[in-house]
Order: sequence, then C-alpha cells, then structure tokens
Amino acid sequence: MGLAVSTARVPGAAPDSGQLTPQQLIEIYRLMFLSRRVDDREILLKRQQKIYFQVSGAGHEALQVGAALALRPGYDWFFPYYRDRALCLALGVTPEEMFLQAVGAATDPASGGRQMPAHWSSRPLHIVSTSSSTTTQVLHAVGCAEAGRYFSHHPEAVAKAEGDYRAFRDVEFHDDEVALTCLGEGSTSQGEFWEALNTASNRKLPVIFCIEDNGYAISVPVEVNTPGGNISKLVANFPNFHFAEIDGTDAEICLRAFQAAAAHCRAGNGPAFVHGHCVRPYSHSLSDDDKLYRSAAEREADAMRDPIAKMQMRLLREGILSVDEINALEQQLDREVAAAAERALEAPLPPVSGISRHVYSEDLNPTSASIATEPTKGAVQAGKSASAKGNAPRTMADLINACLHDEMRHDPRIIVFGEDVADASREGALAEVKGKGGVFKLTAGLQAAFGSDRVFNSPLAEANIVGQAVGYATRGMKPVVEIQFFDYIWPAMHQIRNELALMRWRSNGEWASPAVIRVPIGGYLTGGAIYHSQSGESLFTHTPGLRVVFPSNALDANGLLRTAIRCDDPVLFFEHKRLYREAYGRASYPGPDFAIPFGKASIVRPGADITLVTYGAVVPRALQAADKAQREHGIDVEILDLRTLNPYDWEAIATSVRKTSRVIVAHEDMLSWGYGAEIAARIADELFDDLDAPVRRIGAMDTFVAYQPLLEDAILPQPASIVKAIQDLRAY
Ligand SMILES: Cc1ncc(C[n+]2csc(CCOP(=O)(O)OP(=O)(O)O)c2C)c(N)n1
Ligand SMILES: [Mg+2]
Repeated sequence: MGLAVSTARVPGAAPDSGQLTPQQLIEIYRLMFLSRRVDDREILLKRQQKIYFQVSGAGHEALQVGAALALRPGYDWFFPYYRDRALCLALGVTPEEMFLQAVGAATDPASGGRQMPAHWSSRPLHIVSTSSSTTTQVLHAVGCAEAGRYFSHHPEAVAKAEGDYRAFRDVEFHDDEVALTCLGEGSTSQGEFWEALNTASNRKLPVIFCIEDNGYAISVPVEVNTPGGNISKLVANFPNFHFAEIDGTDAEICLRAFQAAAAHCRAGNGPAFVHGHCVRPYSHSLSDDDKLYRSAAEREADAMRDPIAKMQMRLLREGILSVDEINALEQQLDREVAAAAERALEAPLPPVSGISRHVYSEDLNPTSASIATEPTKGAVQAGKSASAKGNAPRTMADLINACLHDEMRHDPRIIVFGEDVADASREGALAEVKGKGGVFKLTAGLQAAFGSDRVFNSPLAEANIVGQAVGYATRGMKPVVEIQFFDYIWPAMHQIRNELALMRWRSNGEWASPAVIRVPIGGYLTGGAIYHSQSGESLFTHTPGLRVVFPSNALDANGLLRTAIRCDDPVLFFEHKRLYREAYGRASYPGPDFAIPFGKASIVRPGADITLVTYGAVVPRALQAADKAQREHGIDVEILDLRTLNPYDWEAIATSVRKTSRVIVAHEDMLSWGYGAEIAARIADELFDDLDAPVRRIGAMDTFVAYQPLLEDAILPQPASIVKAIQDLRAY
C-alpha cells in the first residue's frame, strides 16, 4: 500500500543551526494549523455522526512538528501515540488518509477500517502501527533501535533467504538512524516506560523519548501520576541520556531540542529525553468534558499558551505574514481539509468478507504439508562428536537446545534473550566457567557459540522482553526469547495480547511481529507449588493471531520449534518442565532441517474403543492409563497428541471420533474454561451423530497447584483418574 511522502513538506525546513527562514517559519505554522483544522473537521464529523470517535492533538502541535522536522521519515523510525496528528502530518501522512481512518474506510492505509482514528501507521514513512494501550509502544522503539544497531553490526543478516519468513521480511536500516517514541506524562506511570528507559540507557540506544506533558491524564492531574509533578526530575539520573525540558508550545524551541536530541543519538552517545510542557485546549477526547474537573481559570491559562496562537503572533510580530496573508493561508488549508474529508466520506467501506484477513501471515502457511521432513538417520550435530551425542536418544531439553544451535547457525537474524539465558554476561568469565545458559539450561552454549550480541541476558522484566521482541520483529529480525517460567508470563500479557498477536491484523497486514516466545510450563514437579507449576494455555489460544505449540516429546519439540522459528507468525512455544529430561519421549538427533508442520496431531497409540485427545505432560500419563485399561479391562484407547493447540488438528479428532464414537479430552490445566472445553463443545456440535456417549473431559481441579506432593497429586490428572474416566465412558 504505497503512501506518498508529503510533497507539502518544505525541504530544508530544519537547518542544523542559524536562523529559521521566513519560509521555514511559515511551513511550521502551516503544519500546525493543518493539524488543528483536521481535528476540528473530525470533531464536526463526529457531531454529525459520520465518524465514530475523535481524539485531538490540539495543544501538542509545536512539540510534534518540531520532532518531525528534526527527523527523517522513511529513514528514522516512529512509535507515536494517539495525540500525534501533527507529527504524522509533518512526516507525510495526508489529511485524506487521516479521514479515511476516521470513517473506517477500506482504503484507510493505516488499518483498513480496523482501528480508531489517530492510531497511526505507515510503512513507507516508518510509522509503526500503534495501539490504544498507553506506553506499550516505548518498548517497541527500544527493540527497533536495537535491531537497527544489530543490522549495522551484522550486514549479513539483511540478506533475504528462501524457505522461511525472510523471503517476506525485507530489511532496511541506516547506521545513524534514530527511533522516536512519544507518550503523555500520565503514561510515564506505566512500568513499561521505566523498563524502556532502563534498556535504552544500559545499551546506549538511539531512542528519543518525547514526553508530551499537558498536565492531565484524562481527568487526573500530573501530580497524582508523577511524584513532585515533574517527570524530568525523576529520570535525571539515568546514564547516557541527553535531557531537555522545554516549553512545548514554542515550535522553534521544540525543533532545536529535537535536533540536539537527534544529534546525541546519531553520534552513538545513547538515548535522549525531551520533556515538552504543552497544553490541552480541548478535552481529553470527544467522550470527555474537562469542565467537569478543571477550573475556568486553569482552562483560560492553558488557552493563553495555545501554540497555534503563539506561532501566529510571531509571524505577525516579525512581519513575516500580514493578517490578510494569514487569513488567506488558513482559508486555503480549510478548503483542502474540507475537500479531503468529503473524498474520505465517499470512500468504499471494508468488505465483511475480509474480516479474517491478516490474522495470520498470508505469505507463509505453517500448516502446509510441504514443511514436513523426515528425521535424518545417523545425523550428527555440528560441533558434537558422533560418539558422544550423535545417535544416542536425547532428551527434549537436548533437542530444543540442538534446534536453537542449528537455527542460529542457519539464520543470522535470530537473537536470543531473556532472564539468565546467556552463558555469562561478564564475558571475561567465559574462559573459566561452564556457563549458565538458562535456569533449565535450554540455551546453554549459545552465547559461547554465537556471541554476546546475539545471545544476552535481559533485565528482570517480562514486558520488556516481549515488547522489545515486538520491536525487533517489526524490523524483520527473529527474536527467540524466553520467559523463565509460565507463572511469570503475566507482566508480558499486555504485550502478548495487545501488541504481539495484533500487530498484523490491526495494521491490515502492513506490519507483523513474528517473534517466538519459549515458555517452560506445567507441574508434576513435586514441590513446584503455586508459582512454578501453572498451566493456562487456553488464555493464549483465546488470542487470535498467536500460534500456540505444546510438544510432548523430544522429536516433536525439535521439529516444531524449527517451524516456529522459520514461520512468519508470532508463536508461543510451551515446553513442559517435567518432560525436559524424562526417559519418556527421547529421540536421536534428527538433523538440522527436521520440521513438523503446525496443526498435525500425532496418533501416539492407535485404538478402536475410545478416543483420548490430549497434549503435553498428560500424553505419557494417558499412555500409562491406556495400557492399564487394555490390560485390565480390555478397552482399546486411541490417543491423539495434538502437539499444536492453535492451530489444532480437527480432521484427526473427527476421524478418530467417527471411528470410536466415544471421546475424552484430557489436559493438565484446570477443567473449567480450559482448552478441552472448546474441543469438547465442537465435538458435541459437529460430531453429535457419531457419538455413542457424552464427551468427557479430564483436567486439574479448579485451583492452583499446591506444594505438598500429596495435594499436588490430587489436584492434577493422574493415570488412575484417566483409567477411571475410560472405564466410565466405556460403560456408558
Ligand atoms: C494501558 C491503558 N490504560 C488505560 C487507558 C485509558 N486511557 C487512554 S488515554 C489515558 C490518559 C493518558 O494520559 P497521558 O499519558 O497524560 O496522555 P494525554 O492523553 O494527556 O496526552 C487513559 C487512562 C489506555 N488507553 N491504556
Ligand atoms: Mg497528559
């Protein structure tokens, strides 16, 4: 979807030093006034019920035009928030494109009618799709800046490659590029803001944080969000930053501040923090009325600082434009804005038939049978001796580690980060220590083999891990990150659901963030207790856009992880901790290209009487139960291991149920609202005529996993409880 960079932007509008020319000052005014007029027109359209939402950038125009003119669209990278209309206009988004989003048109280039107005996105301009969630974008900017630096250090990673996501993910970068991210002062209360400052500071990243401080977060004044009322004072001790606190209603001051900030970033000195004090002359949005919580005196004081009026006064004072000339310019812009709105109102609306487009990649289908390869017999992993490890059966932990080694060798765009995943952050120690390589040792040896810029420890902050992964992935890299325990995935939930999984759909396919998140999960640990035994996969299969994988044995883990890494969708890859080193399910190393397509269940035990649909650590328990049921009760159970939960293999389930007419769905997670509820409901719905008995479910008790093994055993499904369910169902 090609957008033209605005021809309206005056070349050379922002000299590095020296006076701004009259022409440049007029251009700045033009952009600011245009932004205000687009807001005013949208407000009118909302009142006429021709659009459905409005949030304005009024009062922030000087700050945003200053930022835009100091940076380069299509060269630098932009992670704005909903107020950033003037920024986006000055970067080159047209008023018509803005109105197309407001009416929800098919031709809305930012989202195809999926997002509210003011949710910016433009690939040609490098404006990365933004959500309504305050502050998530700042972590994307950090990951984006890291990706840019990675590409300049690893030009070999830019190359396209056939056979995986790289065929569709082109890379652009510049050695001195900068990422700009903007947010309101209220949003600095979010943890993600501090997490982003942490990493940007620590890694000296070229990110400009622009705080647009209008004194309010909807109705909440700044002193409630920010201790002492000034965010600049709180962040002042972060190392490597360039700081500027400025009058955000004076366009020239703003422009100069961003030029200095960009120079600091481009020179490789670290990030910058520009804190602009601006105003909010309109209420928060059209759904808000600030007269309900602000005094008249306060609102009048704000009006006196309106940046548009200030800039207009300057043009008059300095004799750059006369009153008549200003009127003529404004009338001209009004006509352009009105015409753009009229055109947008005539635009075609999105077809209902297209709703499901771009939930997942349209370029690469990870369920394709062509992905499947056979294990290579007698394969020996690069760097290992055949006698030591070559053909002996290896654990799931070993074969996941082997896959990571092989894929990192195969694809220079892969980076691995997370808590404790490196061998040793202090590289000097590597000569004498064995290395940590993850609390479960799944990433052991990766840093030693591939270097500290490809495998590194992140700070202890899960949103930071996933948010950065989103930023990296939007640049065409392949982050394969680790969340140390499923029990601690929750701080990242916001990033997973609202960002990672949604990036492609909400931008109508313009952007995507196909990262892989590896997550140790599950119980049966004896002593794992509440916070090291959780399951909860259905919370993620309930998120469109996210692939969810859950292998039960070493070979599947190896082949499915490869598909996860090579595919073009974000993947949550669950690894059951109890299965990491079990004797069950070991396998020989299958070679560096062994892959299993998603959505293909495996029949781990054929049978004629009952179908048992399961996955993960229940697979070996179901096998024990089925053997016992056969031995002691003569019941022949067929066990399907789903292997991937989204997508899942409905055909395999239906084929088996049609054969046996009796089915149990079993999982380790809690019974109620669990993954099995959906499968059971679909079987009851679509296979009713094939059933001889009700669909049965087995799951954990509706509680968390207790520490005392006696309690853990009772809480989680056991072979004995599965045998009991098999007997009951047979007798039905
Ligand atoms: C994570 C999240 N929480 C709450 C909201 C609802 N909300 C939208 S804007 C806003 C206030 C933001 O204030 P500030 O950061 O100061 O930006 P401003 O609107 O003043 O420019 C809130 C609470 C949201 N969009 N996202
Ligand atoms: Mg605010």
